[in-house]
Amino acid sequence: MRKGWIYKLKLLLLSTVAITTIVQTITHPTRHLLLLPIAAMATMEISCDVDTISPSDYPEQPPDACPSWDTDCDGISNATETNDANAYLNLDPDSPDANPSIAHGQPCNGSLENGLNLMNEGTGYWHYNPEKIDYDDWGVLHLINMIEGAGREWHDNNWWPPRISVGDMSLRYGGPFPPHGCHENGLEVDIRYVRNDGLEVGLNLGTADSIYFDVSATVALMSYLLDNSNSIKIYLSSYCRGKIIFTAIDTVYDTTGGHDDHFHWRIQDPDGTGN
Ligand SMILES: [Ca+2]
Ligand SMILES: [Ca+2]
Ligand SMILES: [Ca+2]
Ligand SMILES: [Ca+2]
Ligand SMILES: [Zn+2]
Repeated sequence: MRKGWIYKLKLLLLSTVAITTIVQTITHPTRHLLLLPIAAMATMEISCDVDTISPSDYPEQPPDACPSWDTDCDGISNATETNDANAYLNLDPDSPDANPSIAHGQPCNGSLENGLNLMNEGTGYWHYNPEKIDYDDWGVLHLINMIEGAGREWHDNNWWPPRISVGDMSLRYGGPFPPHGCHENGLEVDIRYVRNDGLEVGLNLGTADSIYFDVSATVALMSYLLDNSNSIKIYLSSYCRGKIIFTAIDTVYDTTGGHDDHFHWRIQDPDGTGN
């Protein structure tokens, strides 16, 4: 019995060494010549050797390992990392950064810490408030990523023109943002309904201009927003009742006219609601 147990243990060690060697050979081609003879001796020292590999030994990332829009794979786009408005965060597009943004409090009573600014225009979208450049377009990383991700899908699926028209998000530090009741902690964005004439101008569903409303394009846009986020609530014009129906997120069909020229989109607080 005891012999069998030792045999199994040896076998286990040898297997571990063999697997380690194979992994090393693949990930560290310059080291495999050194590791092969050590592997033949089958001692426990191998695992110590593996544990002490320093980060400087890591191979360079293959050029196609990261998406072209996030070349360091840290989940923050190159556009966001190089946006001048975000310089205060010292993000480096060539090395991984942690998500700095925190949503405090609630959307209608909260604040935004280390908010990220949306690039004024990017693939598939633009920020349509020229008088509010880098003033009203701050949010948590998840909100920025949702807009950029939806923009890429919008572009890649040839829905443009028009581009996605992005309006108010939050102020730099969040907090009250009149005339909005909410938009306080970087979790919300206003977006125009899509027009069917390709024009990048406003569209008010409470007027005769509603003939320019492209329902299917607007639904596609919303599906891309959903694809790229954890979203929880949307405010729509009551004109959309029966035309746009969500099954997964809380929907408000606003009868006051307050959402006739844009819809209001809210994501889940990515860092939790207890802070
Ligand atoms: Ca990045
Ligand atoms: Ca980075
Ligand atoms: Ca939070
Ligand atoms: Ca901006
Ligand atoms: Zn809003």
